[in-house]
Amino acid sequence: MAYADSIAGQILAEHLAEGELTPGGEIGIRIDQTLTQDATGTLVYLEFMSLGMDCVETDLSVSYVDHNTLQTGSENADDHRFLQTAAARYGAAFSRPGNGISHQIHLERFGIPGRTLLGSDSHTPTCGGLGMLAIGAGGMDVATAMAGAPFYMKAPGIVSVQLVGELPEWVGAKDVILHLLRKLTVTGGVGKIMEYGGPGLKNLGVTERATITNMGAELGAWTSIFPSDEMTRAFLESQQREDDWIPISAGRNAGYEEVIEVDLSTLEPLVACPSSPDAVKPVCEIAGLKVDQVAIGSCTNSSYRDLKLAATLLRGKKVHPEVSLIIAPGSRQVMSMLARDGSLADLIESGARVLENACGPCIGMGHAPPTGGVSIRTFNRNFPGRSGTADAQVYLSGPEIAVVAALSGRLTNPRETGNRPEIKDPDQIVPDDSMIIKPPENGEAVTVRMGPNIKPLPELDPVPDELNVNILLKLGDNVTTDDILPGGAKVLPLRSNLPAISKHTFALKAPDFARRAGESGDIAIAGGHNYGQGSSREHAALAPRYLGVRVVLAMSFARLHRANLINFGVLPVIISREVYDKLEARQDIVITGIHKALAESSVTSVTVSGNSFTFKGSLDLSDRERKVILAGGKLNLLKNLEI
Ligand code: MIC
Ligand code: SF4
Repeated sequence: MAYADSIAGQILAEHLAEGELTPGGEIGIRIDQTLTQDATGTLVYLEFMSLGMDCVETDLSVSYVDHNTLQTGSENADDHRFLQTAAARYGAAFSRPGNGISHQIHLERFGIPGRTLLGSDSHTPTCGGLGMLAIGAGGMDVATAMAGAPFYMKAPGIVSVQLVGELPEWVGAKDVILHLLRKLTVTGGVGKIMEYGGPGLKNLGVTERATITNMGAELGAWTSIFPSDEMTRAFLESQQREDDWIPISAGRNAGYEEVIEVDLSTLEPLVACPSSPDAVKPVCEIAGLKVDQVAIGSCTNSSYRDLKLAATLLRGKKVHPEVSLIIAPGSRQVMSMLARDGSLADLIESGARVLENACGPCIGMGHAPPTGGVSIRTFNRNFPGRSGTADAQVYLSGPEIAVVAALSGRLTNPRETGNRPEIKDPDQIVPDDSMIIKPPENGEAVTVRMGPNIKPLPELDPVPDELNVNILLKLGDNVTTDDILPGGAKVLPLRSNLPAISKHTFALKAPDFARRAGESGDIAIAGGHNYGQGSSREHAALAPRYLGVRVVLAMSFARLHRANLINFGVLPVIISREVYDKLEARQDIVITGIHKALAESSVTSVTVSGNSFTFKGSLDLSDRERKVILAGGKLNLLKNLEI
């Protein structure tokens, strides 16, 4: 049984730059393509620039603008201009605002089976839908990949998800991933790659597969991947990219850590209830709930197929008078196809509010629900406060349930509404890449333009041998990066201004955190399991670090946030439940033995002492990670090495 015979294993083996391909050990892999989006991209380009590189070293790097498109002041527009000029200067393609969501466009125009993609966004695995090994990472790791460095990861366990049977009427791809989230929870994929296979694949098109791989991020997985088969070929042909197709399937001897079988024919329409993507129930159990808002879109469910389904169900009907229906297409390609075939008119005439092609309400960029409102969203995250309304009740579903709720005003089992229309992906589209600007030949001649909102990266001092810290905040399990540093229309425009954005640190959990941090010296945060789940935003590590957070003590860490903490020199210390119970907010603690623990790989713990206790906190770090923390962050380390 061979690890390297699995699809993911084959791609990892082909891209192996350092280490040995056995689960658990650290490996470095070559990255063929990178993607950035504007909300994380400004930092990525500042980081890339401070590496002193002249040009990106990847086959392709694309800089997308899709998050910060609500321009209520000059900040976002300034950032867009910075990104456009930086892309031109350093050899990256630039997808203009209005062209759509990075993941949807990358799937349509750039994803290639068998290649590696690293993106500064946690939903980068979307391109796994066409057989690409696509991983979300912190910005610093994407910046170094753009500079040609390998991406380091723990060689993952590979889980085979065998799909058998056929989806019943009214059950879609979203229900497949919601089913897995119900079964495995938001930590079920930690340390793993979810690899799909089985006879059930034959009826799942690439955009449906992409819905599943997209939301594999919510399982905490490294990534998710489908084979590259005839469906993949058909999709690439429809995009006039048939030359990018190669077949990829698991070898006969492929060995997996675990095999999960999903009989598609037994699935039913599902929803994730407030406020976690794994709080999944069959819709029939909560049918009847009054709905205030329905939002269709996001990188999970905004393909032509999804929106054509919505348009077909809405044709000739009106949105319920007490529901606000919002539709944000995933890309300009999707929007233009809907316009050409008349579906856009169906949407408009139904009373839907059609937005520009962007993330929009998914990241709280407008369209917050009313106070205490119920919002049904085809998105991937329903964390508390993410919608922009603190007490909104956000449910996640596929487009079928969402449209039916928009028409009836209540959460309804779509199976009770008649036949589901048959929607197919188009055989041919007319690609139009005119909003993707290729870099010029003479990038050196381009001047990178920075607006006044773009502040330089902070200087971070190396971690001392002994830290005297105050535990400013003690939190529970599954703290999200939205809890640590919220998104939304007010905070997102500050993504390139660390002093300003840091004032919003923990704004949803402890609104006075930044003020109290200013009055304290060095700080610690205590957390439960899965600390930092959710997004790739490195601001959730950097802003606390800027305010003085030097250590996070938690029972376990989400992998993206853990990597970001390390990249900015914050010590991730693993503690037991017993110790967690002893820690109290506002307590002073001393951490000693830090340098020895970081310098000697045989030492795996630091000593943590409080007034009435002393214990060992574990450091589960690779040698490379130890060096990064010791230097005070990845940028310091690379500068010291002068590469
Ligand atoms: C998200 O969905 O939370 C985001 C906004 O796309 C983030 C990236 C960010 O915070 O900029 C993600 O998923 O990584
Ligand atoms: Fe954008 Fe939402 Fe997708 Fe994040 S999850 S990339 S905010 S659409």
